[in-house]
Amino acid sequence: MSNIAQPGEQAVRAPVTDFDPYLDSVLDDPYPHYEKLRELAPVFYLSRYNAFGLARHAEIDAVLRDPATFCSSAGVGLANFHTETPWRKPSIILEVDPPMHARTRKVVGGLLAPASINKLRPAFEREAELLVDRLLARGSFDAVHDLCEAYPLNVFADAVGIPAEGRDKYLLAYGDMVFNAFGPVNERFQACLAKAQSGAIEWIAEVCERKNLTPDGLGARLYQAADEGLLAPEEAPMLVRTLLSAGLDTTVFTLCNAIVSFARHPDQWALVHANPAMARQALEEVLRYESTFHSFYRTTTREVEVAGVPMGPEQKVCVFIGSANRDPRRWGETANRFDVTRRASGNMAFGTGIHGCAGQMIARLEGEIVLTALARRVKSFRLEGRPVMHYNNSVRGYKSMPVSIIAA
Ligand code: OVV
Repeated sequence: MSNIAQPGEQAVRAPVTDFDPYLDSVLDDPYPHYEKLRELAPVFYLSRYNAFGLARHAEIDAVLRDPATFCSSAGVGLANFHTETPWRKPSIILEVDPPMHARTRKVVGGLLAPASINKLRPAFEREAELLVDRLLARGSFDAVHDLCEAYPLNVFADAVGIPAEGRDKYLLAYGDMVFNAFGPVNERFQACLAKAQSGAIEWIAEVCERKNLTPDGLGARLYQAADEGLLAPEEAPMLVRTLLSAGLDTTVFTLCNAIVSFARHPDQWALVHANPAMARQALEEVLRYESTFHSFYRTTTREVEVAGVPMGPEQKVCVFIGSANRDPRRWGETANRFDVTRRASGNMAFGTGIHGCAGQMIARLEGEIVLTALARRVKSFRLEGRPVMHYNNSVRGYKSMPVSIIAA
């Protein structure tokens, strides 16, 4: 139990709901639940978790753009780091506030800016072509393992510069834990932590060491930033850890969400297939329609009112990103329609404000390149069985997805 005063339900001046965002049954299809939450009120209170909740685009945008009031240094999950010990050392870019945040963010931001990552494009394109060639030769395969996992585990891990050995065993298992830890300490969290503790956590620490990184990768460049005095020496491995925590499971799940969306909306794939230059725009609609990140938290630093609801200090506020991206107040009456011709920019998939995803341009680069390679050669996708969800407390993706593809 936390020793921070929670407002008694009497004192909460917002509708109270016993909605549990972390149930398997909710994760299977959260969207009808999100609609109810959006209709309930701009601010509600999650009685099971003693946290406020926001499900509309406008309020989420406002909260994420006010880091002085809604801080990250108390953790961006349900756990309040002021009273609960996190499962690992806090991230020095995610779980920090200004002014500390600006320094680490500047280094990582530079590393992942278009000018830097555009150099990766030729290698990323070559690998996507080779992968799509192999998949076409097979005809049917598991889209999760053979495509959505295979690609980032190859190209992103290579870009960071970690060894190939151990990637498939540990990298996604580690990220799974990172993202489960943004939710409650439920069974899912406990089982995942036990798994991560049997190798993944140690492996990650090891591959973040300078001597285990290729000399020309993104990881090595963080050590060079430390050499130049832009980071303390002990901060370099912490930021390599950030790249490996945030950069794999998310892109894997985004690719999963793309494949499942196109398999279920063949008319939308026909548009991309007819015009592969639409790939980047189509990816943006995937990110809106099936957000990878569904929920995370901020913590109030003072008394504040949101949409007329007073909140005390040290209150957790859950932002339902996956709901903001379906809010008809922002997207109109067609919010629930997957439409690659829509202007999907302004979606919240990468968050917004000072903590907006630092890796979003490399994530889009990977997604665009994979969708382009597929658009050129694949006429259609067919699901050959029910996709199996990968349940996680904050990100949405799949464990398996049997598909067949027809060559163009
Ligand atoms: C955005 C994000 C997600 C997960 C982990 C981290 C960052 C990190 O800094 O470790």
